[in-house]
Amino acid sequence: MRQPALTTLASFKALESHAVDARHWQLRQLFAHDAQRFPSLTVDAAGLFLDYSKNRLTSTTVDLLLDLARERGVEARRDAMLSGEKINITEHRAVLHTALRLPRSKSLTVDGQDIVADVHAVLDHVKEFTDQVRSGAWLGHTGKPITDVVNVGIGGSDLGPKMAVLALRSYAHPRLKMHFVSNVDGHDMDAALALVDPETTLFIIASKTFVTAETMLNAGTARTWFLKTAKEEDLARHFVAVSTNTEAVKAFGIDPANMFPFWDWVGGRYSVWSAIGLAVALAVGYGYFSDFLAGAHAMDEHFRSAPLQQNMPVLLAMVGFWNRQFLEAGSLSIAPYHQDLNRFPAYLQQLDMESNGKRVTRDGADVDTPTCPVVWGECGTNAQHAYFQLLHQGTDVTPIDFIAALRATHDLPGHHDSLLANCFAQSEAFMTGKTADEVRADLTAQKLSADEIEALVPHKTFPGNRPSNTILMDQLTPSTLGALIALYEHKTFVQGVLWDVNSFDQWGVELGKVLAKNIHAELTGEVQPERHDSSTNGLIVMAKAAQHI
Ligand code: G6Q
Repeated sequence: MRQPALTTLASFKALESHAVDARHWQLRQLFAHDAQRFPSLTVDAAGLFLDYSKNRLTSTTVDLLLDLARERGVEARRDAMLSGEKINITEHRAVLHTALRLPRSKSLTVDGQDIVADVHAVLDHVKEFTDQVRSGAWLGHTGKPITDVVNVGIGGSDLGPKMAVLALRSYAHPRLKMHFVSNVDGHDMDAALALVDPETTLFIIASKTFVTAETMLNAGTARTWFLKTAKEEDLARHFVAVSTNTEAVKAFGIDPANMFPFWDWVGGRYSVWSAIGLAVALAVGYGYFSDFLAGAHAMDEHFRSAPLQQNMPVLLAMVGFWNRQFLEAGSLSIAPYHQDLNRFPAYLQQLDMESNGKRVTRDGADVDTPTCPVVWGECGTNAQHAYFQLLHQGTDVTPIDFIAALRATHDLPGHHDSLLANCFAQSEAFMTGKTADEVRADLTAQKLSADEIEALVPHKTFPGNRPSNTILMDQLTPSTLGALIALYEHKTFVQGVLWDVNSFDQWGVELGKVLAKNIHAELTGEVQPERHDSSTNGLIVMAKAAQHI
């Protein structure tokens, strides 16, 4: 059934009139007038705590937002996804990354097949293989244990494992060094190969389709490099594949016994839970990898069963929607106050922007509201010394998600309190700002002259009233990391339902791929570059001249 346009819904109209009043709200006043604001606008789930009280909204706003979620059918669409309906309508696929973290005792039948049994058969293989590599029982072709693992993949086959391996650094095996090569730029592979020894290196070729140009070129380069000092029959000890494409894996020369399959119902950017997470399981061991899956499953269960008022992913999505729609916030900044989460903003960029960076509804009509904001960010406190200036005093309002762990996973004294102090101080400063009178009082106390004070006041005034969420966990563990990723996955899903887009395709990635193929033929001299605009032709000519083609 065709969905009505979002702006025509009664609950949307109610929010629109509510937003007219909300435009004048000041966060400072909202806090001053409601002593219960913190307990009423915070929620716990799956080891995470979300404080969304520093957003320009009240409990009434939340009620209205949840009315919209209900009217838009978020609950029914959630249940459709979790039960394996083919909700990825442009690719005719189910969307079941949640099935990858179901316990062995569960079952879920898709197209007549119990996919939980399939998932656990692959997990058993992952356990067996990672146990062997980690224990040193898996030997390279000259009889030495593996010391380095190079994951070769791109996009969803790179960002998730790379982010998670970094995030779980404290749990990693002391012997295994992990490397990630994604870019078609040979400098990426060159830098990795400079660090490893072919006798003790394991390459994971991670590609759902096993046809992705970058990964295939990098995999071929790795194989050629390896075969300089080894024989074809040695490949089996050093190359494994993670893919849905058995034929292509075989054609590449990887023994199907060393292939870890997954399924078309796992989207690339949702695949870290599948065998695409092999690098994570190698780094932290199968036990912690299971905890990672269990943490995500706990968030899935919460998302599936918690009432909307206490449903963390739904609330995070609705607050984000409010900021995007009614504060016209065109971007969302992610600020992990945890150095080990330093690839998390990049991971979320793909998750959110590739999923909801869409402009038509599932029916192909134009979406009648803005969709996904630009997602970006860096770890605090580094970000404070770089671009927080704009967030505090620039002309745009940018909502921020602060993410922190209450306890560190290191034991270096003096650091963690300082880190948390900065995190909390920033969210407070964004919220309160600093009024002209407060600045005047400060400068007067510093005994500046009246003229100097008035000249400085506009520069030192902070508007404040800038929204943020704070997400806390006790410690960054495999389980809390799993829950955190699943939280954002479901948030993305809910927003996709509101905008009525297909969050699970990515046709926008395709055009560039086709054009790059054409230009590649021109750069290598196979075809004359005549078919482009003068700029593109000019650039091609320059590159050919520099390389004497
Ligand atoms: C993710 C996208 C994309 C994909 C890469 C790699 O959702 O589909 O980032 O993961 O293009 O694809 P392969 O795993 O097939 O090489």
